[in-house]
Amino acid sequence: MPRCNTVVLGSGNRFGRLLVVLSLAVLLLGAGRWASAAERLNIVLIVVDDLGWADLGCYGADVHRTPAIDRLARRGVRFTDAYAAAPVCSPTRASIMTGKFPARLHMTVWFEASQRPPTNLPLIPPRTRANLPLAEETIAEKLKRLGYVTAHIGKWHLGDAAHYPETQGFDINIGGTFWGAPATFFYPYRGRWSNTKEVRYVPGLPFGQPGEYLTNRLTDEAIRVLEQSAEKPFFLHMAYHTVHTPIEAPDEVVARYRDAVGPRKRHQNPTYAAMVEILDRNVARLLDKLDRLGIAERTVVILTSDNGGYINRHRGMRVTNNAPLRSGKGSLYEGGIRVPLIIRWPGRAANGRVCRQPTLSTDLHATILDLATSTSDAVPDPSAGNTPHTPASATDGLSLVPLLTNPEATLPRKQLFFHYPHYYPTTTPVSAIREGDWKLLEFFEDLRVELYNLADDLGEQHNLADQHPQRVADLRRKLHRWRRDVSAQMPVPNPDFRPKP
Ligand SMILES: [Ca+2]
Repeated sequence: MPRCNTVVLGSGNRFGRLLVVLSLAVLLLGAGRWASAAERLNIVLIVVDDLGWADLGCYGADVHRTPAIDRLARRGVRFTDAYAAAPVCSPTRASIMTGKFPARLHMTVWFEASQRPPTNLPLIPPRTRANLPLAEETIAEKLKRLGYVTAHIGKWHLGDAAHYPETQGFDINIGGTFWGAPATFFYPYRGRWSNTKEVRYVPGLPFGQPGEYLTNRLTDEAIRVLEQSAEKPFFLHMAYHTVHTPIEAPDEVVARYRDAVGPRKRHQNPTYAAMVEILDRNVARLLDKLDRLGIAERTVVILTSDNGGYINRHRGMRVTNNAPLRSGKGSLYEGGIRVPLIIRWPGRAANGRVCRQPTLSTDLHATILDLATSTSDAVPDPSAGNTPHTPASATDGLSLVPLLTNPEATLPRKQLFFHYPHYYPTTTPVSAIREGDWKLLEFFEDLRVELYNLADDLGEQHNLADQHPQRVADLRRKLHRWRRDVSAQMPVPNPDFRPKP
């Protein structure tokens, strides 16, 4: 080809020059396309299981030590009003994968509970979807089409073996199964689940040593993925099992917290504190690896949780405390749904700042897609809202990218909605809406409503429903309309229920 061009050039005619220009243009365009694929931002999405809003130092934890995550927050944007789309595992994870409301997906309870609603309570919850449908387009599938290497490590909990990460756009799956938690955090990660006869295991983690700890091991696996993908853009879905039950950690780490807890401390569980510390150390290892590979500057790191902290007892001890928020996992009070969210995009103006915009885990899908289709050099226009190349319209979420440049920006959304038509030790079936500082909960057993102003009453202690009947009617109408719009499944009265005398 060059020879041909030279000959044509030599001939001096216009057609020949045009050919040369066209050839060069094709070459340059091709190089440009290649460069943009190579320059795509890497995405590391760390989803911690059951991490409470107040469990991290940068969110006010008093006993837990999380220097690495606190540093991540100082170098990124920390969100104060981030919500999981659901108060339990699977639905929130489905919302992250698809960008859709769990209620719209008919995935409102965790996998194991989806097919066996309780029949001894005043309401019978709906049977819900156990498997994330293959027809749903996950964020991994969209990223794969953009040339990403996609890796899932750790907790999946979105369906049976025919719906594992390998069927939902992930090149790599290490440890992801239908189970929501390991039997034990210690190698070989096998044993009976809780008090049941079910034997659980974590596949894909051979050749461990006695005493090896799952959170460390999953990071080892992630580091291997980073090392092997560093030449290509990658999406690492780092779904740590920690800090879910079983509450287990190496004795030497637990020992450091035995004296730190005390009657005046918010956090009281030294083993849980140790799990949080080990999580933090592993986040440090991942970040350090990005630095050593020289790719930290073009890697966005997102850290969040799938639901609020677990406040029930485990092995005789209360697990965590979401104070100042009310309640915990399972509940639609803030403690069940408000979660940490930190996003570090190196080189952004907003780094080190705090964002108070309410966000939803459902937004992460559009956010990641937005980041993936920008390049590490492109500066987004904060006034632009969702960038037009993001097909967020097909989902229920919004890109949070404008907030990463300007945390004072306002997302084009007035309400957040939640729907949990199930029971949990912390709740009866309930829906909720947040609009501005106002939050309304509607409980289905007796259709009572509660209204709180989160600006004055973050702990949801003062029910203002009687003082604001018009606001209650307005929020209730919006909540009902949303439930109709997304075809939310509802519980039904249980004709066989007999209250205990
Ligand atoms: Ca969870």
